[in-house]
Amino acid sequence: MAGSEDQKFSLQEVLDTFKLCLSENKEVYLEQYVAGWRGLVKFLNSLGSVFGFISKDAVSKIQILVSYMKGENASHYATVQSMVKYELDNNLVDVNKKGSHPESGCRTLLRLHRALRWLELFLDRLRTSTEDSKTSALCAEAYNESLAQHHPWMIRKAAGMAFLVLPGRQTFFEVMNVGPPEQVVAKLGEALPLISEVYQITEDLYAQHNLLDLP
Ligand code: 1Q0
Repeated sequence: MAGSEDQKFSLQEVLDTFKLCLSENKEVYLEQYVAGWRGLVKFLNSLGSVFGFISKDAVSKIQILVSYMKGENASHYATVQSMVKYELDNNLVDVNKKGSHPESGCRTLLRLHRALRWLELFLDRLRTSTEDSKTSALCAEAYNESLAQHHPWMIRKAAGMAFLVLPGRQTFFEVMNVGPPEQVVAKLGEALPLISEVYQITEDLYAQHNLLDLP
């Protein structure tokens, strides 16, 4: 059950923030990226406390990024591109193993970036699903293809158990607050290319700088 109005999830709102993520020259604005995740966390929270361990981790990563965005070097944390450049130029990233910068912006964002791939796969499965599709199966497939590869056994196990209590497709679509199922499917079709583009730009940037395996 959604709480007060400002806690209510709307797919449109998340869609809007991902739309605003990209600058004219295709840089990814951190503020909008983080806002997109905040919207998704709202959704996750509305699903119940079983998902608390996931939302807690997402919130703590969001908070780390926000503290950089509001900190004394805020100007370097306007876009993912400027953050990567600033942190690498100033040796602020633990590249091979954890050291003096265990919570760099780069490694923190990488965790959300990997989760964005899960989201892309999951939403695409939802979009093309049929009335009798099981959200838990769609979610698990998307997870196994993406995030799971970066998670240890314990977390994979806990995630797998949480997926089992996901609400059914119809409830899922209702919580998105978009309207009837056809409209949800259309909205997902609109959202996916945007999410994919943000994902791909970040992926290319990280690959170019050898940052895809940051500890
Ligand atoms: C709808 C069901 C949501 C299922 C979310 C799938 C992701 C499962 C991830 C399990 C993460 C467990 C917590 C701990 C993980 C960390 O160890 C890990 C690595 O960080 P670190 O510091 O230990 O190296 N953290 C992560 O991998 C980040 C995980 C962030 C997950 C954020 C998920 C936010 C979910 C939003 C719900 C979206 C619903 C989509 C439908 C809405 C339509 C727009």
